[in-house]
Amino acid sequence: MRLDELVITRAIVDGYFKKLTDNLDVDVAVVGGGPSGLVAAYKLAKAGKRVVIYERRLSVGGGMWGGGMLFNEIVVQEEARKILDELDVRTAPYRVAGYYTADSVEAVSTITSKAVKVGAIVFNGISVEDVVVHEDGRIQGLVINWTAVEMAGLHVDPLSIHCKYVIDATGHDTEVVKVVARKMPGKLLTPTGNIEGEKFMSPDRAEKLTIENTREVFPGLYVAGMAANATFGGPRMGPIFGGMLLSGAKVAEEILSKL
Ligand code: 48F
Repeated sequence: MRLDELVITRAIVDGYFKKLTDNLDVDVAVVGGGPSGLVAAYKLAKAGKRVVIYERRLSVGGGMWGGGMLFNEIVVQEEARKILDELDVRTAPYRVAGYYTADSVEAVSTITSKAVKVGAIVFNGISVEDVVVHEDGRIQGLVINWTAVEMAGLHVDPLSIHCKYVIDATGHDTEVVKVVARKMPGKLLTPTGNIEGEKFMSPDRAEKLTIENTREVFPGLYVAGMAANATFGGPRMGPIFGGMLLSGAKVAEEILSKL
């Protein structure tokens, strides 16, 4: 078989644009493919919902690849281990009861594979830079652009997509919420109406609060993972990932109850 470069090009372009046009109007758009966003996408897609993840970088996985300080093991607590079991990520009990470890590369790759296999669509190399809000004051979609355009600082207009719900799973930077807070000051469903800001590291409190803070922060916009704590003023937790997984599961459950 003689390989034809034009057929290769057409295959890529046709495949990509089919994926793009088939997913311009979805149930849920997840911003950020870190652990919380991946678990949320998996649960929602598994329940039959149309889900896309927009991930700024080339690779999904966010802060999970590097475990703690580049030691590529993650730690999870008992409650979260069940999610890793469900996703076929192997865990090992640590010698202190209730703590488990897993290989972070296995965790990211397996969770990603599961999410994609149940139907979540990942668009990598795309950054979310704004939200679509119509007269009813509810988020209706996202404004997206190539990360390469963002990095090059080029003056190129973005495109828009529609969705019923957005999940801000952008981690410490809580980027989608930041846009809403800037354009509609005082309108967030937080105690001050604005972003409360992340507090000092405290794993025990942070892990519990991550779950509590996983909720709707503006009509149509939910926060999950570290973005939940950054938005609602919870502490950071450092390299324990159970809260991220549980937060992803919770946000999926909450949105499913509304869809
Ligand atoms: O930071 P990240 O892993 O978020 P997470 O799910 O997990 C946090 C933990 O990794 C760790 C922690 C707990 O142990 O504190 O930090 O809350 O993943 C966030 C992803 O969002 C992408 C970013 O590249 C990363 O992969 N991201 C951030 N902003 C945007 C974005 C944006 N505007 N558009 C698209 N993707």
